[in-house]
Amino acid sequence: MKKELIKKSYLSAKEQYAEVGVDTDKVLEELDKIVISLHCWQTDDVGGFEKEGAELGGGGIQATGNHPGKARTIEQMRADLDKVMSLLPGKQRLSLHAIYGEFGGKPVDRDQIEVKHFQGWIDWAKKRGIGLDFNCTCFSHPYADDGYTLSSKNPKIRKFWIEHTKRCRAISAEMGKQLGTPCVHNIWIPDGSKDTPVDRYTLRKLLMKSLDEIFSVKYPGKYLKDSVESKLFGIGSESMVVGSHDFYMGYAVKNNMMITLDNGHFHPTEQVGDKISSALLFVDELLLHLTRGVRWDSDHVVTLNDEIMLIAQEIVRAKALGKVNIGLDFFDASLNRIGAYVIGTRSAQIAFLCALLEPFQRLVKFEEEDKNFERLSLLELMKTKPFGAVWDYYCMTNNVPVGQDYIDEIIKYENDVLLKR
Ligand code: RNT
Ligand code: ZN
Repeated sequence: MKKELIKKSYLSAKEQYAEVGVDTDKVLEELDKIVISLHCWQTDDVGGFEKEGAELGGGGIQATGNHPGKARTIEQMRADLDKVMSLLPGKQRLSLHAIYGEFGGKPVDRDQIEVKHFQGWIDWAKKRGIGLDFNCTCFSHPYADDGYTLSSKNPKIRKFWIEHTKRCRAISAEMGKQLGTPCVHNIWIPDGSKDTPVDRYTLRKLLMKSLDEIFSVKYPGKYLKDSVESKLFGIGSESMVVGSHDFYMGYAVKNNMMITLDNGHFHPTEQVGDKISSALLFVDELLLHLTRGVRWDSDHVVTLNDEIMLIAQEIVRAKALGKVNIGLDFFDASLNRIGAYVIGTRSAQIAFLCALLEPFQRLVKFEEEDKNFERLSLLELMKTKPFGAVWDYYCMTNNVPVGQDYIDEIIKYENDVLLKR
């Protein structure tokens, strides 16, 4: 797109937003402060580097599709992530899973991982001036095969996953220390059952005890921020998930930690956006896993849909941008994986842009004066405003491809790099 046209369109958009009292220059300053944590696992369909050809196994999550070019080595993964970041405006972090360490071709079981396996990532992130986040990997492992990890009734299995998660937190704290920005460590476990269990209480009590042991080790908040992620159901855990929303909400409030809201993990008519203003009254911060649920499955590429828009609006309206850590969580192997990141991240950013472009004060005034018709009119009118022109201008000033230009760049990378793997 021509620079002149982008600028001209922006200036016209700026005037239109000014008419409703919104300053687009200020909005772009705010947007530029938003950091999105890219989930590393879209590069390789949640395979990891524990052994050659490792694949996502179990845990009730699936990556379907066989688009060519998935990353098979750390070098390939890093090249892909660099490509992704070169196509995104604004700032990013990187969220790693424990299976993505540099294990040097040797088998290193999950209860043996150490900082040294992730030092390469820390150095990589430092060079790029980005922060790292981390996740214990309690799936794709023989000890997760019977469906229970931290809540297992088998003490040997429980002990193994407690040790793994403790090590993951230690690694996270070191990442935060070396990089000078706290690392968010997220715990998600697949524990649950296909059929209805009769003894949920014991399972949940076991999970609570395991977590208590894991969190008995304290780290400074400037290095590590802990979060726990709930789920409603998964493949093979249709009838009950041990770490439900109620469980973790209670646990986080009692123990003063974050909860992770993955918008693919709730009943389809429940809105994660609606949970934000409640959750933030009881926990200091949140971690988001932005995703797109489709029918029974989660983890589709984020698009600019009502759900993501509401999440962004509720955060901006609650003036909570400083309390929400924004992460992505999807894995789709049926399309170009770099493209998946760029679409998903850009859509999340555009949702925040639209939320920031909202004339909040005016809307609240209408609300307080019981002017419901006026409020609804303005909300509908805002949907017709030229936010795309503001977005294009933001991309241009960030020196990243504007509009559809990123499509060609990704196709070129596919031809030059991905198809040669
Ligand atoms: C699974 C959870 C979890 C995973 C990642 C890979 O349902 O959403 O966050 O997707 O940890
Ligand atoms: Zn998630």
